[in-house]
Amino acid sequence: MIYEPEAETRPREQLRALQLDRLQSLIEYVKTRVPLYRDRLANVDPADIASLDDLRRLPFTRKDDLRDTYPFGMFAVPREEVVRIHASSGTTGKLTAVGYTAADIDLFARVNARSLAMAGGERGMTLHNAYGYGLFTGGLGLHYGGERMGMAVVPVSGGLTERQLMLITDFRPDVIACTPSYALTLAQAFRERDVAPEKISLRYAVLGAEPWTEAMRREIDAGLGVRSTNIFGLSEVIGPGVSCECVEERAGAHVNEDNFLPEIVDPNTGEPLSEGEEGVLVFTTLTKEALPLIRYWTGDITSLRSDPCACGRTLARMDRIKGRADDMLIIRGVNVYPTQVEAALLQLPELTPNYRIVISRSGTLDEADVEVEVSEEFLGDEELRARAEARLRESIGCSIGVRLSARGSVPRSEGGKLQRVLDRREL
Ligand code: DLL
Repeated sequence: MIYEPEAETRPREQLRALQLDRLQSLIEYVKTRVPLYRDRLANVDPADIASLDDLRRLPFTRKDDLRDTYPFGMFAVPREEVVRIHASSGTTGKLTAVGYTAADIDLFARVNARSLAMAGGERGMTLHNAYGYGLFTGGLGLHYGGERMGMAVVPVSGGLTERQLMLITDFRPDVIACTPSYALTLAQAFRERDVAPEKISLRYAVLGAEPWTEAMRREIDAGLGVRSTNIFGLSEVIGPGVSCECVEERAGAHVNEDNFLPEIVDPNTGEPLSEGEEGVLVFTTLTKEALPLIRYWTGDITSLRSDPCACGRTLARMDRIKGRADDMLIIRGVNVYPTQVEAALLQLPELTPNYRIVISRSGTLDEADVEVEVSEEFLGDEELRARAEARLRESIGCSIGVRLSARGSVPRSEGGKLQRVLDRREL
């Protein structure tokens, strides 16, 4: 089902014309309303932007711009027009505040209704929403999207796994929304209680907010008996609902491009890259009122494609996020993303998806070890350990030590974003 068929299946030339039109209005809008843009875009006239290619002439906006103007310095509307404020803490702990007008909240609901439809959701279904409610955008974003779509939303929020299992068993939801790591926690908890996947009512899972892999998808689909899709978003741009995979192809997340204009740029030079090339994802918000952003540098690494999709949507698709530029580890000179480690490990069926990467320093060199849980029979299995190390070496190109540990020794997701890397270098 397509939630907004006209907007989601527009011929791409028409979409580009709409984007250009909205971009020109946006430039006018931010220049008159946001001091930072008034200064930075002093020499840019909306008429100078004659095609979408001219976007490259505009400067990037970065997280530091939001921090420097914290909390509300980049808001484009007076405080009386703001009806909601969310905040995200990021890795460094400093907050970024984001605001919404009533029209922004409406957009937030619509793009999440679109996403739920992409993921298989329909009016009349029940949505078990286990994303955190609060300053995090996940809970309320999917909540409003589900209601807008006409679903019965169960606002469970994250954590309290026992209660989640009970609610899923009793309310028999069709769709679950949560982080992929928490979906795995729930799947494992069901298994430990001998509940077979066929007995679980769930049919679809809308998973995101953290990087995950195809191998992880197979585990979750099998464990919960669902067809899971990847939903992406970030607070600065709106929250969840920036893009979502369609259940038909599950080959890249359709970006709600009529509202969020994506680009992929070279991480070092900032030059735009072509379709299929991997680089940093950058967004310009075309329709947001309270916090409009020009060329926002997400730091996320992915690529874009705009070939036709079986679902009929013409919206371009973004590949899975490989990692964030700042999550990249450099192990003896080799660039490594945690998702690469996950993909390599999960090729071995004896290993579970419960793992963490521990970074330490010996002398001047950074070293990495992965601690991965195995069932009791494989504890101390030297052959398995060597095979896992060889697999990592082959697929990543540097040596990473493997430690096989007992079930329950690696921290599980409690509902929020799971921290997969333990950095011991500073200790
Ligand atoms: O994580 C919004 C969200 C909520 C998305 C629920 C999906 C579902 P932030 O807390 O601001 O917002 O974090 C944004 O999380 O820049 C990515 O690095 C990462 N991220 C979000 N979705 C995905 C995903 C929400 N599907 C940051 N795959 C982004 C990989 C993701 N990384």
